[in-house]
Amino acid sequence: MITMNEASLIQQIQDLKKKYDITIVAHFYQALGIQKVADFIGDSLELAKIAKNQIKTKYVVFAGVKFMAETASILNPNRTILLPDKSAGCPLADSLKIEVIQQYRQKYPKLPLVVYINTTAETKANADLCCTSANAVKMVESAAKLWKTDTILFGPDKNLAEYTESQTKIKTIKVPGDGCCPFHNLFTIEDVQLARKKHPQAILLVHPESPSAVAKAADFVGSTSAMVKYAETHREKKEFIVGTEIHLNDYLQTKYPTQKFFPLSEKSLCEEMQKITLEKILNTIQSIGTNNEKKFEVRVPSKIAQNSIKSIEKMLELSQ
Ligand code: CIZ
Repeated sequence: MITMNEASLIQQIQDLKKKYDITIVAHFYQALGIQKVADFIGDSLELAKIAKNQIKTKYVVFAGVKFMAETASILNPNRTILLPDKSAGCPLADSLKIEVIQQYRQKYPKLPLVVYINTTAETKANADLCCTSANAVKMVESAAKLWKTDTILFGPDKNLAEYTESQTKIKTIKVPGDGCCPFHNLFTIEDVQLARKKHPQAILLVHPESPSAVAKAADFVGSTSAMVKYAETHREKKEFIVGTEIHLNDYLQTKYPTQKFFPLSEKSLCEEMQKITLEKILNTIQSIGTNNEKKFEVRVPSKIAQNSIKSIEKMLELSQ
């Protein structure tokens, strides 16, 4: 539901968009009002690729969290990426420290390190290969093949690592060992039982950042973009329980109004994503060309950008 205040902000943003050389991109986990002003909505990789290949404007207002804006900036050094709240971070990304990577590298010098896209640019600069939840299985297999090994280093999400193990014959050494997304990790088997009882006909879609017991109980495990694709290609299925951040449900419900989408649990709310608001987007646009613009700009130091682009480009090349 859009409130009157939100409707007025949406109108103001739409009016301003015509005057500025900007594109607004929003992650699937953004609130419905933000989805309404976005020119593109997607997962972090889709948005970074869109920013690289489809956007022609000088400015990109990124409604998401910092690592996503960093990835967009690394892939698009000629565009100005603006993040409406630079404190919007990712506890999972922040959990993997460079000193920890160095310790594992010393202990396992021959093993490749695959890192999740939910990492800082500096972490990506110290990795061999990057992956998203949409291509993690493929990237783990590619790393094992390229490095001729049946064991790899994987960080920081232990649940995603376990999911790739369940789909491949490759063992993962988890770096740092206990990394997880705080809200996906909250899902429990009790949530599954309760949701199944409430919606016995529904298909259960679960994100691979969820605990492995929950993933095992699902009908389908996949990234946000894979869940959207699943709903698109299973139009005959009328009800879905969605095990990821609750705002993906808004996107799905708007796009597929004849199907019904229920959250696996109301507690799966990413507070960092929700730091981005319509007011902050409006402020960001109004800052363009003023002294305040720099307050919103995300630019990765060139040395880190040069090193991190290798693991990102390698992923793009291998995921084609
Ligand atoms: O890569 C992304 O956008 C994240 C964080 C999750 C997903 O499944 O899309």
